[in-house]
Amino acid sequence: MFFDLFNGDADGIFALHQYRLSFPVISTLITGVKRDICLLQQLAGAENSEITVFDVSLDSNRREIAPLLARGNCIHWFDHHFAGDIPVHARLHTTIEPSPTTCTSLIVNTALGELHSGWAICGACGDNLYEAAGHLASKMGLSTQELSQLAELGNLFNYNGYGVTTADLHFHPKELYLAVAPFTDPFAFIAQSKELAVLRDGCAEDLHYATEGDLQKIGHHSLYFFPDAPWARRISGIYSNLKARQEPNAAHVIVTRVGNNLRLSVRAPLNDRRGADTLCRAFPTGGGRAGAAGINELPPEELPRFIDVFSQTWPS
Ligand SMILES: [Mn+2]
Repeated sequence: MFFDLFNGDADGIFALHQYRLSFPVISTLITGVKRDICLLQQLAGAENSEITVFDVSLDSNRREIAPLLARGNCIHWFDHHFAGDIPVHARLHTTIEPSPTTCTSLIVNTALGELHSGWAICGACGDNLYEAAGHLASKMGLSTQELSQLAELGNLFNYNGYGVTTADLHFHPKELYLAVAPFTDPFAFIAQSKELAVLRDGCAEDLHYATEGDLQKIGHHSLYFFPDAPWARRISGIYSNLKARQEPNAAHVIVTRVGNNLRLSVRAPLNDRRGADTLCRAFPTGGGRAGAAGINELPPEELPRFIDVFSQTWPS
């Protein structure tokens, strides 16, 4: 049996897509909303199988690794999140590069000899890595217009990954992967996709609501407060990416109310992608990367402590 586990955002989907274009098999797909990263626990019964993992942290799935290896499974892992100590085992193969200037789609693209770079550009734009995407686009000889088409595809797939449950999303990430799976050429997909039109409209509508969020300034840094609504749960990630591109020297936080708690999406200044992971990991449900991280459930009374640590991370 083959199992493909992937983050439900653009980077996860396009990393898997590139890999399966090179190594096509029929596999069981396991994914979820972007923040659903403890995916290995869904494999409890797997035996003697090939398991491939894209764009989720090894550290967050650590407990499941040894039992899966003991049951004869072979695991291939591609990622750019914090991994911690990587276990050594003959059937665990890792290609993990936790650098703030790369992403899983770029890592897979390199591993496959840059065979499907167009899709890697989509994944990189989804992760807000426009410089790396532009570099690859000029290597491929793409026009500015072609690059912006791939960037839009990446952004819209990334947008679709955000939500508390898959009910918030326009499409289950599995559906989006299955939609691109038959296409070798991203431009052919763009020309024919019905999904993109739905995502384009949904994103524009959610962005319109987002302008109504409350803004708190800490020096030149910005915190946006969003209410408990599906549009807010969907737009937080790409809104923070957008704001980060508009003000590359400032840090940005989107604070979304989810039930009795707050959910935070944190972006380090684009010009100095450091500290977001350390800041978020100072709270029990926090995690992520140096440039982009988040806290899943912050009790509102912890917000002042968050703002303290934030101000130490990025003095104004
Ligand atoms: Mn990623």
